[in-house]
This record gives sequence, C-alpha cells and structure tokens, in this order.
Amino acid sequence: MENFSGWFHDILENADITDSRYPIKGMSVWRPYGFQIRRATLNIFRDLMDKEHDETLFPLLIPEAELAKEGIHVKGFEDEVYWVTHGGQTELNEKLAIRPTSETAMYPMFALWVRSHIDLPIKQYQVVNTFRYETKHTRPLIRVREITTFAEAHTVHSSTEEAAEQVETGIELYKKFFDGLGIAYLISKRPVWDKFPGAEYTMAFDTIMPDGKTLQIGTVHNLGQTFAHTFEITFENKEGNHEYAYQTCYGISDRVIAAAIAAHGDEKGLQLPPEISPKQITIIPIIFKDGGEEVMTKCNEIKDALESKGIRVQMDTRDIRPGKKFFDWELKGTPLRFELGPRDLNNNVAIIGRRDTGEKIEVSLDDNITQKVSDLLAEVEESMKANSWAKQEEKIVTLDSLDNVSDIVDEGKVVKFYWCGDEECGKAIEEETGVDILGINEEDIETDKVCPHCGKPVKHLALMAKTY
Ligand code: PR8
Repeated sequence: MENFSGWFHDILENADITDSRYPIKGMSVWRPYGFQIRRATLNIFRDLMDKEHDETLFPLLIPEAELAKEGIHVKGFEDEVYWVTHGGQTELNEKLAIRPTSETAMYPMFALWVRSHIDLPIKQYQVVNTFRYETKHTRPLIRVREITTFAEAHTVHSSTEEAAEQVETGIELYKKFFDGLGIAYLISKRPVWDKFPGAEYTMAFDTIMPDGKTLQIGTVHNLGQTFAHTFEITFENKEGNHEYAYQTCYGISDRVIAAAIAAHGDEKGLQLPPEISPKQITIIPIIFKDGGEEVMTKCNEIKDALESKGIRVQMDTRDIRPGKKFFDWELKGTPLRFELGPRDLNNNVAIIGRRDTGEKIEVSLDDNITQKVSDLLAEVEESMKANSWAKQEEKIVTLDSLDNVSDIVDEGKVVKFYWCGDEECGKAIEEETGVDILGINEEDIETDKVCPHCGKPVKHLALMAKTY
C-alpha cells in the first residue's frame, strides 16, 4: 500500500464506516455499516470480559475536586480535559470534568464499597465514551477527541501479588481478543517516562500499521497503592489490620477497529475477519431471463440453511450487474461470496469466492454447503491471522548499532535492540535519534552484548518505532 494514510481515510468513507465531516474536530459519526462492525467487535470483547468481570456504568462527569486529588494523574491529563462550567445560564459552583478516563470517577465509590478483605477482589469494566482534548493531529478512530468505544477495566485486590497476576490476566485477555481479530501485536513494558499517569508500570500492545508506524491498541497498568492512598481505599485484612488496596486498570478503544481495518485491508478495500464482519457470506443469485425462479429458490434454501447454523448471511438481489455486486462486497470486506446462476444449477454446482485469497471454489450442491462454509470461515480467519503476523515479522529488524535507526524507521521498519533499560540513556537515545523507545519487549535475557548507546551490560530487548 503506497499511501496508507490516504487509503485509510478513503476506506472509512467508501465502505460507510465513519463520516468525519461532523463539525467538531476529532469527532466523527459511526455510520450503520461501521456501527455493525463496532457492535460485533464489542460482542466478542464482552464475551471475554464477562468471564472475569462485572460490567458497570459510571457517570460521565467528575467533580473537579476528585479529579484534582491524585497529583500525578491530574498532571498527566491537565491539558486534555474538557470542562463543564455552566448549567444553562448559571455558572456551576464547582466545575465538572468530562471523563478523560474513569479512575477518579470510580475510585471514590470503590472506597465506599471496600471495607474488608471479603469485599475483594473487585473486577469491573465499562464501555463508554471518554473525551480527551488531543493536541496532536487527530485522525478518525486512531486519535480522536471523543473516544466512542473506551472499554476500561478496573480491579481492586488485597495483595500486590494478586494485582501483578491481574496484570498478566489482562494481558492474556487482550491477546485472545486481538487473536480473534487476527491483529498482530507487540507487547512491551513502557519506559518509565511513558507510563500511564499514576501507574507503577504500564504494559502496552502495539500493532505495526502498513506504513511501519506503530499504533498503541491497548494498555494494562499496575497502579500499585497510589490511587488507594489518594482515595482512601482500605480494607481490614484477615489479621484485623487496615491496609491500602492494590489496583490495576486496563483499556482499549476505537483503535482496535482501526487496527483490524489496517491489518487486513488491501487495494480492493476492507477485508473483515469473519468474527466481526456484519455479514459473513453474500449470496449473489445470477439471474438471466430464464431460470431465475429456480435459482432464487435454491439461494433462499441455502440462506436458510446457513442462518440456521448461526452464519450471518445476506442476499444481494439488487437489479444491477453481478460484477458491480462483487465489487461492492469486496469493498465492504465480506469474507465469502456464494454465486449461483441457471447454468450452475443445471450442473448442480455453485461457486464460493474467498475475499482474502481471491480463490474461487466450485462446490457440488449435493455437498453439505453449510459445513463447507463454516470450514471456509474458520480457514479464512486462520489465514488472515497468519498473514498479519507474517507481515509484522517482515517489518521488524534487530540492530546492534543505533547509527542509522532513524533512516531504518523511515523505511517503515520497527527496530529491536539490546538496551540497558536505564532512564537517562533511553531519553538520550530518543533525543539523539528522534525515534521513540516503545518499551522493553523481552526482559532478563542472557547475553554478553552491551548497550549500543552507553556501553553498559544489557539484559533487555527493546523496541523503537515511529508512533501514531
Ligand atoms: C487508561 N484507564 O486510560 P490509556 N483516541 C483513540 N484511542 C485512544 C486515545 C485517543 N485519543 N487515547 C488513548 N486511546 C487507563 C486504562 C482506564 C483504562 C486508547 O489508559 O490512557 C489507547 O489504545 O493508555 C490506549 O491504550 C487506551 O485507549 C487506554 O488509554
């Protein structure tokens, strides 16, 4: 893909995903087709989350006093908060922040709910819109000012070990989620200067976009006891002593859908993984003057059979040329298409077309078509996933020296290098090369290599990239 940015912009419009002509910067409309993709994505997400968490819903507005309580957190968000200052004509006594994230909305309530160790753990999540006055260049789904699909989880625990385990659980959950969407990812521990404001450490998922820039698509934060101290979240432990609780939080956003679009799309348009495609197969009856009725009857029969097995099917009976229909559904990314014309019917066959490989597979109408379609959907899903991991592999290079890192990154690569992990050294590397350190990708490696910048012994493999 020559120009990813332009492609992405056009695909959102041409495939009816979002409309960014809404007259506020950083805020777009989800159009019905996009909304269906979003809904299917959230269905998968909720299925995963509901096994471990309870879904809740907190208010959008946060009193200024609560937001201001946690010093580091508020400092991290101070330039990004939208404020409500008036109710009608009346100036409010206390300004209300529109949530940029919900720690300061939730944790004062958690303080009321947590009394004893038997109240723990708490594991809750909500899917809401949050607002961040982003000053960097905004882009639909990727960097928005209204994050419409902010899925945030918040957990409270009685020990530091349990919180650390929850971080691992969060990571496993997100792996499953991204695997289901066939999105390749890199996991790294963010450098201290790039962790979530108020967190002890941040683990992040990044995906490499077609232009080689990385996009952070999910983060899992260990909050330690920082917020528990600020919001007085304490519990009586088994010994009868009062302790501050241990917390984690993790979140994903609209970016997941951007990543799915970017991971699989091509010059023909979208290519949706079967799990999130609004329809998984399009039936295209090829009708000429004669034999139309029989073709329609057979197509309807097949549609009913597929639907009875839970496959999402649409029949395109528009009065336009089949070629135009093929084109449209390729653009919309439907994984499979089923073609049947009068001649096929006479020969007792039909054609199934794969969006991902372009293959056309002839099937006998005596075959179990439903089974064939579900097998193909599973195959498409696996092959799309393998393809996006293979593309990611091609974009990663491991370097021993950082001399040309800027040029290499400009060529669309993500760089792995052995790093000492030292904060000062890392900041100097970023300043001298103009490239960001994403974080530590592998820890505690046995090697006799030294840091290419400061010459100290190394034990980490770190990642550098241009980022969105
Ligand atoms: C938290 N608190 O807030 P986080 N546009 C689109 N996606 C975005 C944007 C944006 N402007 N900003 C962030 N994201 C924690 C965890 C509750 C949940 C996405 O963490 O600030 C990024 O993918 O890291 C990010 O990883 C995720 O939201 C969570 O935001």
